[in-house]
Amino acid sequence: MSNGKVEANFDGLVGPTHNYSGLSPGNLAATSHAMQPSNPRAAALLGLAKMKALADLGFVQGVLPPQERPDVPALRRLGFAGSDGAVVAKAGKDAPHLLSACSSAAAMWVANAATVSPAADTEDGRVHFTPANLASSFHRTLEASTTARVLRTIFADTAHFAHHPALPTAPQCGDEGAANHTRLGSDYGEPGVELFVFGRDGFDASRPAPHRYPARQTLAASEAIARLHGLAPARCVFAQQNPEAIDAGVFHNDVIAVGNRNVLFFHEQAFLDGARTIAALRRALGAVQLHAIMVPASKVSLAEAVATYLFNSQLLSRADGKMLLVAPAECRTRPRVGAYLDELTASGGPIAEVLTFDLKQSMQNGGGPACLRLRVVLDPAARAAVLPGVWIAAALHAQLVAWVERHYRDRLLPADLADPGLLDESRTALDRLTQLLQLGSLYPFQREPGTVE
Ligand code: SUG
Repeated sequence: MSNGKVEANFDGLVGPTHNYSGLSPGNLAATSHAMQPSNPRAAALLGLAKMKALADLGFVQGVLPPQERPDVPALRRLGFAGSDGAVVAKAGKDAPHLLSACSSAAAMWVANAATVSPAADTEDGRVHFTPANLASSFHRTLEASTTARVLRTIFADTAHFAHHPALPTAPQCGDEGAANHTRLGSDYGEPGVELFVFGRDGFDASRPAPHRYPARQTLAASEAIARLHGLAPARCVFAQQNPEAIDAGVFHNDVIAVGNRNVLFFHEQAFLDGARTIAALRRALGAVQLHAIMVPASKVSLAEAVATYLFNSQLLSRADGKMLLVAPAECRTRPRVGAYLDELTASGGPIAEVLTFDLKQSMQNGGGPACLRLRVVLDPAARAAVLPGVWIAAALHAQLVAWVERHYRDRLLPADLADPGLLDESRTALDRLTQLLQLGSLYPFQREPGTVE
């Protein structure tokens, strides 16, 4: 690859409180699994297995830590007092919905952690990060401050990395991070085109809107990020998501489209105006020829796309230049989707291979392979500047598997979140994790009282 630039994928490690609380209207998997028992141990191990498999195939793979949950400081802001254990127990008794929100392990879906622009696209030649404010759902707004700290810790070198604060946490500025952002171009080292997909304007209510479910990403937020990251206006495309898709359960664009280099793989009903979006991309890409692989609704319906998460796949460049689609196992259980994938790889097009993973525990909360990863393009010097403890290799993988097996429960119901023992177990686990990943004192419980944001 030119200039030695690679796309690194950083996967979110599932936290010890992974549970199904039905917190996300419009996320059909999450609402349909509400109140069912979860298996945090299996969830974390399945995620680690994907990381290991991709690292073994030669892809550059890192890991991002979970967040501290239950979020005791948030519960205190909501009026629960006493010892940390008492705060959790009282919230569980008086306001279980608040305890669920403050206990969600949703930070695992790091495609929503931040928007990241590669150095080749930015005015100052650094990789730019803006943590997502996740303003649409209370449980996810709690992530931004720790996400900012995690990213600043791992990508600390200001010669290579620039960090912006999250956008104001207001409905008008709703920002869900990389899940609604796709970077296209010839090669990771060359300036690319950044596609921002929004569900609503934020300020102008006259645009078409979904009727049943919320549109999370706003145009106002996407435009702010393009400004913050110093992107050339001619190399940015802003496209509205199809409100029909949102109403069918497509709460993020990465549930209906995925791109990599010069390939955009998307569903016919992904965009409000698909033809205009593709034309705008082609214009912005100039000499770079875009492979726009549009999947017709006649072959894969919107409902099938949502049920299988076909488009929530990772599209990765292999060493031979062909692409690998890393898809959820559910794609192979639906004959029509499986048949489409066979046709796709046999077509001689850029996507030559499909690899599926069982990520059922995450899928049942609406998170597939692409939700679990944050992409960061790095040149050799920037790669060397990343905190070394987060790179997945055989030794760290084995340590993390042993850590999960030691600290995680294999069954959790939302009612179990009120157990102060779970808080202690989670803190013990995270304390050990910061040592394994060499993160220092990252979490509020590890810091001096009074320093909590
Ligand atoms: O924000 N689910 C997450 C899933 C995020 C998936 N990410 C991407 N598509 N990039 C969400 O809806 C469910 C939590 C619960 O109900 O317990 C949840 O937050």
